[in-house]
Amino acid sequence: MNYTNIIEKENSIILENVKDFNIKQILECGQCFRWERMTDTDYIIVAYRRVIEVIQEGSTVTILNTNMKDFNEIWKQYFDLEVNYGEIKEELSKDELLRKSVEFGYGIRILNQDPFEMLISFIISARNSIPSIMKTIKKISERWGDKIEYKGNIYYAFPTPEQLKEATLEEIKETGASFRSKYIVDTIGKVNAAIEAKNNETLNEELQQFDLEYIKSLPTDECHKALQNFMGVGAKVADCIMLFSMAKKSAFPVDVWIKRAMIHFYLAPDVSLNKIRVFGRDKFGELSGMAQQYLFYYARENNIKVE
Ligand code: 8HG
Repeated sequence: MNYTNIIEKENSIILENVKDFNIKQILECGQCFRWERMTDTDYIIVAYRRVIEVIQEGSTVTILNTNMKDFNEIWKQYFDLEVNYGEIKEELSKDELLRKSVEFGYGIRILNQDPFEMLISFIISARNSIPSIMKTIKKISERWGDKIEYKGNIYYAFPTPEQLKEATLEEIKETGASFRSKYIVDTIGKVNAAIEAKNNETLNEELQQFDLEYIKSLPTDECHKALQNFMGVGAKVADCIMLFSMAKKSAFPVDVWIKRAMIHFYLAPDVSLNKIRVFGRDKFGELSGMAQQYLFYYARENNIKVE
């Protein structure tokens, strides 16, 4: 078990003796774009059309603005609390070189986020910086998402495909999505076409390839391929989407930070992105996604450079 005790109290949930959990590391390791830091141990998160506040005092984690039902139906899965990260870290630490990154990011967990939100978010991430990705996602949510009030402040849920249906290219451009705007508009159209076909039971093979539930149900390599049928989704973006929202823990997204980390620890400087991906998956197997996250956090926080 990842915690020994759970208590429900006045619109909140308290988890005691939580293991392998550091809220700062979980949110700031690159996988999530919808959080606000109050302090290093107090964060506000917008996810699954809700706002929660997570306060960590040592091994006690309090989730505010929630209840037992939502914890069991959403947050337990969201924080990957059914997975034993102690075992994963032990296995990955057998590699002397990786051990340093695992020790540095000891409280990282891979979040299980919403597939449509991750699809749009990682299309936005291409050739972009994390602060600017966060700004664009926030603007999209403010324009098309539902309002949520918490402690007197207004937050906005990430919009559903239906809510984004009428968004025009011009409007998406105004959120700062730049050259990715046309990919976003195209993707919104395709996701909605699949949803509508499912609703009137006219889903055919052509449209099924844009059905996110179907894509999620595919084995890893097929899932990786299917995601690349969306415009603006290449190998790396597909790996991020399937790792962070489709429970594909053997994905190994290679961005600039992972490239630097892999060269720093393992590889020759002239190696291609695809070779790094293949090398990573061969080396770390089923745990590739986790290995990747410890490396990404280590490389970015320490601003590692390759000579
Ligand atoms: O968690 C991430 N892993 C990898 N490999 N790449 C990521 C993550 N998060 C994230 O934003 N990226 C990409 O890194 C998107 C963008 O290309 C760049 C921002 O530093």
